[in-house]
Amino acid sequence: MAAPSSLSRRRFLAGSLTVAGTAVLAGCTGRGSATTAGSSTSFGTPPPLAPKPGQNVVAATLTPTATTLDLGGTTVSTWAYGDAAPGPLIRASAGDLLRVTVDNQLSSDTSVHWHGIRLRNVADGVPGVTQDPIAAGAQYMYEFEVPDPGTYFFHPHTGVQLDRGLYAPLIIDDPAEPGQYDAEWIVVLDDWIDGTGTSPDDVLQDLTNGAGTSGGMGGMGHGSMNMGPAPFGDAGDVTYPYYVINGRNHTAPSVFEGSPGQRVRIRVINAASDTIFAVALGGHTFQVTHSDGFPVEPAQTGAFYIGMGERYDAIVTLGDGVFPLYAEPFNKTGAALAVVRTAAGDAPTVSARPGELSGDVLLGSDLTPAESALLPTQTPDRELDLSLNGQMQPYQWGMNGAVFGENEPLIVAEGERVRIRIVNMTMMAHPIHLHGHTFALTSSGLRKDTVLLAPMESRTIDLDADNAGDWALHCHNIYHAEAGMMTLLNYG
Ligand SMILES: [Cu+2]
Repeated sequence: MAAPSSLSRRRFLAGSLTVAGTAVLAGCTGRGSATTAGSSTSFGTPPPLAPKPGQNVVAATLTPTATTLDLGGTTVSTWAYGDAAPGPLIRASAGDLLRVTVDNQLSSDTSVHWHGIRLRNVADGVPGVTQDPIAAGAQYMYEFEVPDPGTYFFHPHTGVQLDRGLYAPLIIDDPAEPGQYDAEWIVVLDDWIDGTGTSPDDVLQDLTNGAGTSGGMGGMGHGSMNMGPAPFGDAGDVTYPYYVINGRNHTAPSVFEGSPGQRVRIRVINAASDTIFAVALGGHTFQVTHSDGFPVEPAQTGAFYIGMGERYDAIVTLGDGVFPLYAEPFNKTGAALAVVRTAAGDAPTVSARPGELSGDVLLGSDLTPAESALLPTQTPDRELDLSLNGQMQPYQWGMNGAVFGENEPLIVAEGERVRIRIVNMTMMAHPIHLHGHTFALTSSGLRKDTVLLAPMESRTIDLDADNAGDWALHCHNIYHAEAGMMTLLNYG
């Protein structure tokens, strides 16, 4: 990025929102909130989806429920899918039909969004946009086909529930892939605050009240002219007491056991709500092979960044010993740790920060797409602008000058090649996520469904409007999204 180190006052103000205070208040009440705003229309039951002849059906049940989890010496009361976070893995092959029943045992509405999947609109899981909320005690069935292999995950699209323990991996296998690896390891990263004396709803309320002293809030100095450290500046709003990998704090890390020389495919998912991580495996080199599910030209690196909602797959050849898999939160204090073991010996502790994190850390958006992942070359039929707006004081985030519900949807027509120019007019980084589509960065053709924009950075994306419906387009910092940093991509 080429952002200047100091900005004129005028330019800074251009990024701020001038919405009325009432709109922001509406965004933090939990009910009628930003990510669940919209019409009061009832969506009813989605039309059933019958399997095609020979089509494999994968059935699963998810039970969002209040539970108690041990993060590794720390016990927290939280909400999760069943009795673990991450919740149960759902695994299918490209082309399968998924049938997932959600049995909502929470005392609250919920929903499930299948992050990154190009699915039919009615199964997208956005209350007020594609479905009614799943009421407390109610059941709801999601039925959809999964067209693309890759590493995905699922989580609620209701309020700030993502920042509880409600998330789990969704892996779509490629029946045609040679699978040139010996083992697989799914690594889910998260920032954790729920049940530690505060809840995500408390955190959001404190942020919107401008409180910087309670609820573990930090990051003072937001709203100043200071860009913060490269490449992401002031990347988060919340100070978390814990960072976890596969639900485990560094005090009792999860362990992957393998043997020396084994080639392991590591699927890294960032399920955090407010934290960009840098990931390294001490003493090893990653060969990054996929970004948000789609193949890239294999890239060697000792470490890579991963924003909220992004996924990267990498192959490593295991050494002989015991090694730290380390996820360091960008511009925050603390670390998440897991352990790779191929021999006897003492496990590394959180003090064993891999030297790879001090070298070049790969930016995912610098990857080169594999030939097979390119969109066909085509001149855009339509060009749209998307500005990211907002600031910490007061806590207001929006798109195209207004909060969700007050901004205009982006309108496209089926069959068009659409170009969207995204301009981050704020002093913070934002991972921007589009539902129902995978776009290409025009800079390289890299296919993504979630792209990180550094403070004041611009990016242009192309997509084929080939999946009709009303699709959420939002920041994957859940606090930004809930405060209003969301719009819709609608088919006119
Ligand atoms: Cu954001």
